Amino acid sequence: MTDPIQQAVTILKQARQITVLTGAGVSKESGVPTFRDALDGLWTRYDPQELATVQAFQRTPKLVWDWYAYRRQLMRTAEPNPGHHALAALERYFPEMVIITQNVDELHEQAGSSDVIHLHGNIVQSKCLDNCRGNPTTIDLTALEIIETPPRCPHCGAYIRPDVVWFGELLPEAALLRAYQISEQADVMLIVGTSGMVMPAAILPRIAQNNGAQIIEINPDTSAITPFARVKLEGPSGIMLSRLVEALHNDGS
Ligand code: BV8
Repeated sequence: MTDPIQQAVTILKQARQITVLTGAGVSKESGVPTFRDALDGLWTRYDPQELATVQAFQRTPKLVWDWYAYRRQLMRTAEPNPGHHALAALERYFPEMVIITQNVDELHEQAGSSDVIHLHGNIVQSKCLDNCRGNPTTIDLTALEIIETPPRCPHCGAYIRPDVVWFGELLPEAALLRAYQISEQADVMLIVGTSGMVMPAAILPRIAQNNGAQIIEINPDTSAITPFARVKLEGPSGIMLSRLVEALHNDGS
């Protein structure tokens, strides 16, 4: 039985264009809990899928704001892990490579990846709940004197919210369109650290495969992607991605 890393290297060596799709698992070794991990203590009793909605924010604005403030705090101290660095290094072999991420952190960019599409927004940014000056009306929190949480939009007085895509909300159109396009064009899709459950991101691997791409999955567990992965590298992405890039290097690619 050929070593799956070697199988993946053989596929990558023949690849013209690879597209990478990442989920919360790629940030786990940076200390950022995955979306379905129960955040510690205070937050274990809440279902993230319930909290990440406009309805939850309108019903309990302070609770939702505090949940994001807590997650922002976790992300503020997080550093890119070897998996992020390995993906950045992969660009040496595939200069056209694009990372499509479901993650709301900036760890791919911090590791040096140069072309990252954020499908679900960015937790570090904030915007007016009513987008009173256009979509999105981003707000620089550091320029505000915050006297209440959630803070109020300085233009219209509506609540300020995190600039992320909540369940039930549309994904940013340009990002999603580009993600569809490059998924169609890829001849290999490397899928790292996602349960493959959240739509429409979870459609991208199908689009890639329907257009002839081979799927390589990196995940310590099984996911909705596993059944149609050509190669499965079973383990944490920090280790498996580093091994994959090292094997590609040693193969003289
Ligand atoms: C929309 C931002 C139009 C907020 C997020 C079609 C069918 C069914 C349902 C729907 C559908 N279309 C739309 C829906 C509804 C919904 C949906 O998909 N529901 C699912 C859950 C059934 N989708 C939407 O609402 C989307 N909007 O489609 O608009 C519409 C609207 C209404 C109705 C119809 C159409 C908006 C989705 C975006 C939601 N926002 N994030 C925030 O972060 O607070 S998504 C959120 O969940 C995260 O960002 C993350 O991306 C996602 C969770 O997915 P993963 O990243 O995969 O994370 P997860 O924890 O699940 O898995 C982690 C994986 O890592 C695991 O596999 C684990 O094994 C692995 N792992 C663990 N350790 C490691 C590791 N891997 C590698 N290394 C390790 N060390």
